[in-house]
Amino acid sequence: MCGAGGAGRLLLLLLCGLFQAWQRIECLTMFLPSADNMTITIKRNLESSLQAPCTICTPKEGCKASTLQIQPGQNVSYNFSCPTPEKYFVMEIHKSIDCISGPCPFGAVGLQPLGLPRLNRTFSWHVIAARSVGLELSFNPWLRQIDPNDTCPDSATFNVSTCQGLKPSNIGIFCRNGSVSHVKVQGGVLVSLHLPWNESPLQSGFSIANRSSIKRLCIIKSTFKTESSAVLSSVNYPLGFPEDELMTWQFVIPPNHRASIKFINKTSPNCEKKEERVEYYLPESHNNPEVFKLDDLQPANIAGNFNMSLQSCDLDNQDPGILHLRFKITVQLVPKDESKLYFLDLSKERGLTVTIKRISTTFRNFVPECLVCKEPTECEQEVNLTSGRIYQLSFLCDNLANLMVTAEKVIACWSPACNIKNQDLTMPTTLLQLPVRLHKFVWQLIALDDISAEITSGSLKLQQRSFQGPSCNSSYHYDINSISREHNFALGAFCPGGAIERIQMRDNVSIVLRPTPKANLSATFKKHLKVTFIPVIKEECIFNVTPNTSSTVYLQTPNWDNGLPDYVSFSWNIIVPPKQEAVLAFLKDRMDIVCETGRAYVNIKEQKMQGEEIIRRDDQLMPEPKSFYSSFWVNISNCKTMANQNKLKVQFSVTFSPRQTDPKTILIAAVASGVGLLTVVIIGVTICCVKKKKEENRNAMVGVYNANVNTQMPGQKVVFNKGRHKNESHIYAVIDDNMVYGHLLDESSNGVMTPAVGVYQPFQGHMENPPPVPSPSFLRKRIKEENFEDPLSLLLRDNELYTFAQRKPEEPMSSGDSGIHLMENHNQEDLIDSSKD
Ligand SMILES: *[C@@H]1O[C@H](CO)[C@@H](O)[C@H](O)[C@H]1NC(C)=O
Ligand SMILES: *[C@@H]1O[C@H](CO)[C@@H](O)[C@H](O)[C@H]1NC(C)=O
Ligand SMILES: *[C@@H]1O[C@H](CO)[C@@H](O)[C@H](O)[C@H]1NC(C)=O
Ligand SMILES: *[C@@H]1O[C@H](CO)[C@@H](O)[C@H](O)[C@H]1NC(C)=O
Ligand SMILES: *[C@@H]1O[C@H](CO)[C@@H](O)[C@H](O)[C@H]1NC(C)=O
Ligand SMILES: *[C@@H]1O[C@H](CO)[C@@H](O)[C@H](O)[C@H]1NC(C)=O
Ligand SMILES: *[C@@H]1O[C@H](CO)[C@@H](O)[C@H](O)[C@H]1NC(C)=O
Ligand SMILES: *[C@@H]1O[C@H](CO)[C@@H](O)[C@H](O)[C@H]1NC(C)=O
Ligand SMILES: *[C@@H]1O[C@H](CO)[C@@H](O)[C@H](O)[C@H]1NC(C)=O
Ligand SMILES: *[C@@H]1O[C@H](CO)[C@@H](O)[C@H](O)[C@H]1NC(C)=O
Ligand SMILES: *[C@@H]1O[C@H](CO)[C@@H](O)[C@H](O)[C@H]1NC(C)=O
Ligand SMILES: *[C@H]1O[C@@H](CO)[C@H](O)[C@@H](O)[C@@H]1NC(C)=O
Repeated sequence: MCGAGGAGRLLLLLLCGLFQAWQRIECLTMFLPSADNMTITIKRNLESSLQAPCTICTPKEGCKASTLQIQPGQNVSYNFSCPTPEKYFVMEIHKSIDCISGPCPFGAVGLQPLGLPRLNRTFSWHVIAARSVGLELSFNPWLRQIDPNDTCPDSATFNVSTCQGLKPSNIGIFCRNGSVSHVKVQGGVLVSLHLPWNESPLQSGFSIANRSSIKRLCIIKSTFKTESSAVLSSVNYPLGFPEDELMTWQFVIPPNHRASIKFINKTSPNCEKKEERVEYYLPESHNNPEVFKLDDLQPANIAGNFNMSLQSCDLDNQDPGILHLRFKITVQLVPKDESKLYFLDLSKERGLTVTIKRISTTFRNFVPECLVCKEPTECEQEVNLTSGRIYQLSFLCDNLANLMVTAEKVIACWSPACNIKNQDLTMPTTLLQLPVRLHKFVWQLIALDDISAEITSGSLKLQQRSFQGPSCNSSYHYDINSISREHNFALGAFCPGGAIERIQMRDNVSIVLRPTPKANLSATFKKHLKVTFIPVIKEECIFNVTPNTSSTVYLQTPNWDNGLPDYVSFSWNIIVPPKQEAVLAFLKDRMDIVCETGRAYVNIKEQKMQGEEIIRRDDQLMPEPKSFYSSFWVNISNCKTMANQNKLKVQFSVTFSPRQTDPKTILIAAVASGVGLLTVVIIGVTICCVKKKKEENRNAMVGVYNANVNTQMPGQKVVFNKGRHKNESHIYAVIDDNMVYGHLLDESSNGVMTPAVGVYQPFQGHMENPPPVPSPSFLRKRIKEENFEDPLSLLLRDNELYTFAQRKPEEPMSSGDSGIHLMENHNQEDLIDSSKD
């Protein structure tokens, strides 16, 4: 007999009167019929076994015993010497059910005997069956598997083991709330149920049925009715799964839901023969069983019931290792537009990587997966999509706001022949049409050491975001950074709709487009930045700004958040349009820094002969607001500031307004000058940032007015210099406003614009647009990261055709206003300063 058949009637509860002279102990009696094949053990729990103030009293032995065992057929009277035995004693009720020697009493398993003392108790049922007999345990309520070390919130815990093999294998520890509806085993099972002392249910919550052979170690069936998830683990987890065994999980998925499998913990054994693997039978798959390695990405977006099996191998006896697996299955409602496919066309892109990933998980009881699917069941939390193909994306995600897109495009120029000229900084339209928010789009401009990058902003021009002045109200802005191995710095944030028309940067550049959170870029993004690779420039960067008439331009030193790096010098070439007056005003009246080495200077110089010059040192007041009627330089050069002190940060504004002058006079002057009107297009501000070389630190070089740098717009050199030589700087005044903002720069064919530079073949398209040309000796060998190797460039690298643009020696490069040597003066002054210090 191996049933759970009614034993309760046989338990008798009696009073047994006095069995100790001085103490009246009421006795409990327990009788276990032998037919039930049940053993009860009452014992002290481990913690209270030493100094327990409570004992078990029996008529024979008095109150001494710490354990009491009742065998089948015994009738025992006992009681406890204290009123709260549940604090000290636990009880085990073990029942053997032999299905080999007799018929099995299948059905619901009751919790007999009735009337047990109120102690924590563990019922265990040992079902012994023939090896080929399948046994199915059905649970109600369904169970949730937990880690062996975890406890259940209500302290009611199931422990299911299979007796196949030499020693029991633990199928799992379960709590009473979950998705596991059935456990099928073969050849016997050991089930235990731990209950707390204050709970006395009548039913165990499971029933046993016989089944035909399951031909494997066990089957765990999980049934899902709503959105939910479950964590399940292999037999014996976290110890090793038995050798050469097979176990299966069956999953019942409700309609309109999708399931995803994700492995949480896994280890692979050392196999002598065969290979460990997982096999799936997936709905609508034509390749069943689909075999996966443990390290593979597991299927997701599964619509319908499926099963998954874990197969172990023959282990290497010397060093078996262990196979274990813990995984999560998430079942979620099909998102509303689940069936929708989104095409991301990267087929015509180069160097572009798009990443779509989950932002963050907010804690909830059930956290739905938020996956991106590249194929129907190939879904991941994070996907990288590279250029060269068209992707069909779908999203298994309840809230697409939990996903974000980032993209990075590398525009590399590994050879002067790369011929990247006025390349638009665009984004694939299909990227902007994805239902997922674009977090940022990065363009990396990477080039050889002797190549620099130029960013032009045609129609909209850029505004530097500063703390003064208007805020950027566009739906996106650009963060521009200069990147080299020696130093990185942020030029700042720039948004469309300003005055900066062009930025040239010597080192590698990253341009990061950042949309505002609610931006609809597919509607608002206008490509307006263009990239050209140019021969290397001497400066860190050059900004060209074309102000609008009657406007105020707000500027601030780069790297604003952290302040200027030590020993750098930045210049702003502010060119005042004709008929305009510019008022330069600094926000603060002091630099507010303490120099450790060298001095910091602000230097303002009009760009005309005998132009006025204003120099202020870090210990002096900043210049008062001042009007200018011609172009001028502002130069800010930093010392090495004291550690942990303020860093140099300077903000200033230039306000342009119509100038009150007599047009006739100027007209005459202009005619007399006989200079081409073209020269007047140079309305701009040039910011040059020159990093001082270390060796120069001692003299704290200041006022580097870009001795070799053109102040005029590139391409205008010849004409401009001619004009300057004649000292007719005020000719600007006659020019129409239309002309002032003329776009003559782009007219490369104009013969007037032939630059006075040497041969520069590969950059043919750029001849009309040469940057300020550094002397070859200045071209330091920069070490650049080469991790964006472009195979094409390797071919070209051996094939360099160009020579450096170089000024003709006879050309008076510094005699005009365009390049002013101030260094000598300043060095002298600095020497005086140093000697005072
Ligand atoms: C009772 O249990 C023992 C082992 O615990 C087993 O050998 C025996 O067959 C069982 N008897 C019945 C009737 O189940
Ligand atoms: C068990 O023992 C008690 C007395 O100790 C007795 O009253 C009772 O009838 C016995 N029960 C059975 C089933 O033998
Ligand atoms: C009984 O179980 C509870 C948890 O359910 C535990 O806190 C208590 O220590 C246990 N009592 C004994 C005597 O083991
Ligand atoms: C469970 O606890 C035991 C002993 O406390 C420890 O050795 C084992 O690593 C734990 N297992 C897990 C999975 O935490
Ligand atoms: C579960 O039962 C098995 C077999 O009886 C036993 O070895 C194991 O220690 C039990 N695990 C827990 C956590 O009770
Ligand atoms: C089981 O889940 C239900 C609802 O989810 C909850 O009310 C109940 O407290 C849970 N019981 C246990 C033992 O976790
Ligand atoms: C289940 O057990 C019953 C009787 O105990 C037997 O008639 C039946 O054939 C068994 N079924 C299987 C699948 O073993
Ligand atoms: C299982 O993975 C979790 C996190 O993934 C880790 O914290 C835990 O230690 C792992 N457990 C084992 C037994 O490897
Ligand atoms: C797994 O599913 C396949 C297809 O539905 C079925 O043929 C097979 O019997 C299942 N295996 C298990 C162990 O459930
Ligand atoms: C995607 O690419 C990034 C950067 O290369 C990498 O850190 C990440 O691990 C990749 N993710 C996947 C899922 O391959
Ligand atoms: C942004 O500001 C400019 C002026 O600063 C204004 O002309 C433009 O309409 C504004 N755009 C939006 C979208 O508010
Ligand atoms: C043990 O039995 C229970 C149930 O009959 C009584 O309530 C207890 O008082 C008794 N314990 C002692 C110490 O007599």
